[in-house]
Amino acid sequence: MAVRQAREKRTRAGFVGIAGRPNVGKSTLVNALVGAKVAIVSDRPQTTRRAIRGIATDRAQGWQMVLVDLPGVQRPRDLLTQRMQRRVEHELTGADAALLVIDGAQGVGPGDRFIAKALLAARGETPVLCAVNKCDRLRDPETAAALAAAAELEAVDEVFPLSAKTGAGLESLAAQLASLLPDGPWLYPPEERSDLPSEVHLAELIREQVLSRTWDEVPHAVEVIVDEVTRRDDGLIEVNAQLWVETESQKGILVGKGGRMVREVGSAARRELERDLGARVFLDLRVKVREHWRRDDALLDRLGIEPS
Ligand SMILES: Nc1nc2c(ncn2[C@@H]2O[C@H](COP(=O)(O)OP(=O)(O)OP(=O)(O)O)[C@@H](O)[C@H]2O)c(=O)[nH]1
Ligand SMILES: [Mg+2]
Repeated sequence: MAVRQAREKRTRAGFVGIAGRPNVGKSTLVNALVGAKVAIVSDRPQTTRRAIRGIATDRAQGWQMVLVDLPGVQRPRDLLTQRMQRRVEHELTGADAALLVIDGAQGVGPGDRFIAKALLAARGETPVLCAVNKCDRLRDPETAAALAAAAELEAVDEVFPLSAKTGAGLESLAAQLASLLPDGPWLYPPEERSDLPSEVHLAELIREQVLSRTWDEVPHAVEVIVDEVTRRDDGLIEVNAQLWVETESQKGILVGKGGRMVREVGSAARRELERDLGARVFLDLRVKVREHWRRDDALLDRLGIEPS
């Protein structure tokens, strides 16, 4: 079937690995290219923990781009961040193109250079494009300066000004990325948007609401597990989820005074789940202390935060 499709109409399909420091807008860009919210976004660094594949298919142009949204790279601090880093290196090795995203508003810094160097070592023949993101925050001369600095990075073949938030510059970046994909049949059904299991995606939508309401160490210490999704007789979809934290004091913060915080997270998350599922949702959230979950190899395996 796939072979026939390729014969009937020439199609291109392949993988684009997306690298960059935490918080530069990689997930926002993936969502913009896919045209759906496949990855959660927050202004807390290290929002993305797993390599999420967002699938963008343009039937008219005949291409399918699998965008591998990678965790933001930085110096590993613990087992969790070590795994995130190894994942990035692994994914980039198998990609047809790599996209380095930098935050144009911050300019090119040591962190970007660190990643560019890693790309240079891992890229082999893989072309590397660089998206200078958040250009909506810049005036033209500032954009020009950021583009020039990005073009200086050793690994980078071509630079693109972009705003993942407004969509400015998205089309020419997508066209260039598409031109780098090899000929071949679709890798995923063209209507598919992401490879995340539904439970994990729902858990991520809940975690996004926790991230936007917590500070300091708490966002890093929280993981969300969706235990069960059931359609009830009354038509509601019931979602049972656990919010893990590592200490009693983090639990106190997440529960909040008189349960206020967890209620707020719950009602905001419920709205997100309803939008995603297109149905009314009953969300049951439980906050639990799970000591040192970020240092537990077996647990990280079960959570799908894979080593390479
Ligand atoms: N002004 C502006 N803000 C942006 C743009 N793209 C992303 N952001 C914001 O930047 C923050 C980080 O975005 P994410 O997409 O979560 O960044 P990320 O690179 O995936 O971060 P990690 O997963 O932590 O590595 C969020 O607050 C976004 O809304 C943009 O083009 N313009
Ligand atoms: Mg991200």
